Amino acid sequence: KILLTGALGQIGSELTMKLRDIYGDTNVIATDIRDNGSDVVKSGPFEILDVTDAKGMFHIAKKYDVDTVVHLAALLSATAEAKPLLAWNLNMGGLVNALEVARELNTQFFTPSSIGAFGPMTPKDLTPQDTIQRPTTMYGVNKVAGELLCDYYYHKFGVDTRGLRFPGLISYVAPPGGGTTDYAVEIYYEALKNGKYTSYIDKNTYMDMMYMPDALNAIVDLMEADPAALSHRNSFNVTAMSFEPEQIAAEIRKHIPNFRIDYNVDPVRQTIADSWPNSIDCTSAKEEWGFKAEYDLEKMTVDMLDKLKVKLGV
Ligand code: VAH
Repeated sequence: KILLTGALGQIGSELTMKLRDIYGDTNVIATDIRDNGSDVVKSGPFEILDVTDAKGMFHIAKKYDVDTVVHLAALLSATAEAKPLLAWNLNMGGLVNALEVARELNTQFFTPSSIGAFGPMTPKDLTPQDTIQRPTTMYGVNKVAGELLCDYYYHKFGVDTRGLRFPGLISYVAPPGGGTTDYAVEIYYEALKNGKYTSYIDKNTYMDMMYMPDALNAIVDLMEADPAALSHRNSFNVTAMSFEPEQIAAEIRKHIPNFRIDYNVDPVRQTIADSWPNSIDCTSAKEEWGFKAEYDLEKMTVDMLDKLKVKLGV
């Protein structure tokens, strides 16, 4: 039985449904701060949970006798930069509460890290698995501290913690909230609705990205991997592609020939993006648990446009 926090978020809204397909609807307990009446709420057990409520989280985990905790509830990079103290309290408070539940109930544990865990001093091209991590954003501070805390719970208490440093995730179900890479999701919606997109990230800004189906498979593959094969735990570099706005625009133009992109750079999110790698190296993930991504920019664009045409009714 799996407990998810942040089950209504960008990852959670799809991961919950995938895990219910694999392990059975009643074995996946979705929680979030509110009830939005979606499939996640309707297709299996759902509970309202504020992850800063340690007792509330323990009560739910105990009630359902969970053996796995998947902790997704967090503020993303741009929101965290706008509200750093709230981000610290929610991102770190929620994480330590979830780790304590995992320790007390002896569950397996997953939480995502991010390419945001790297900073300006980190090698920018093919960023290694093990390298300097001095991020300059509150989100990055949260992610590095989170990685170290998860490794601590593994070494100190034997909690089976595992994590992935995700790139920007692109999906058509629930849009990301408050991220820096969100432009790469918004651009598909705008291309279909208005035939143009004004990007808040400047041209030539390369960032790692991944299509959500690959991200969900990576989580399941990592959690089912043989622990004896893991020499890393928190957290593995994973990515599928690295591109800059002009490249995704060109790919969209293969399907919407008149699509235009222009720029109105947001200095806050541009500064965040400039502090992150251009591309990261995933050798450890490939070697230790067989990570592979199926979608590149071309294949993702075909699927995103097909699915959004249906969703938007255009
Ligand atoms: C963000 N989508 O933009 C998240 C993610 C690597 C990007 O951490 O904050």
